Amino acid sequence: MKILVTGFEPFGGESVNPSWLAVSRLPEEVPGAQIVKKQLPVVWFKALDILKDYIEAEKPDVVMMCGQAGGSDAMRIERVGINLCEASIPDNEMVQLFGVPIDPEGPAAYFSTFPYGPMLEAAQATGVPTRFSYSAGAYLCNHVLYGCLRLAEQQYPDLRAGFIHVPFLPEQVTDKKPGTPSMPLDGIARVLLAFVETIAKN
Ligand code: PCA
Repeated sequence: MKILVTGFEPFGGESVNPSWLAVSRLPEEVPGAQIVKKQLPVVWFKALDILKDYIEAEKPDVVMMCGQAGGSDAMRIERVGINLCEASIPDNEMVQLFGVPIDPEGPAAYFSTFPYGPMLEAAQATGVPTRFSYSAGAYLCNHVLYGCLRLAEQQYPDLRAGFIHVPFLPEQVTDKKPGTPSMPLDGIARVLLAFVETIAKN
């Protein structure tokens, strides 16, 4: 099995993106699966085009996309991607979108096709707070999730895909509102490893 794992570049004034830092810590393989790690830009449509190129080149069996969800207090297994580009901040090329469909011909939403039950169990066994989430927002993380699930439906019927949102790192919240939640990189990386191990077994 081959698992393509992606993280995003920093955005929104941050100097790091914990999703990419944690993804880059994953090993090259786990029992039963080879891991291919790639970084995506926080740029509308470009991120999805680049992801599509990686899928075409690597022919993965599973795509596990990861991104930062600032303010979240837990690792989040996203269950749904929606056909919408809408955000209160611009992307890294200063483009701001509102009410734009990802694919005007596509359905309103897709469910993730991950083995989410075993993944949640494996994550909770690590002791790191992890839960399901029913909205990945409408920014770039949702964009690649929806876009990848749409691509799978149209061109790669056996491809399974889903999205993981990770909290800020402790060093990212020192300049933020007191009480803003964060999670050490070790914890984030431990859960991502548990996820790929679980995907490889399911
Ligand atoms: N998080 C953003 C986009 C890139 C990232 O890491 C999001 O939640 O959409």
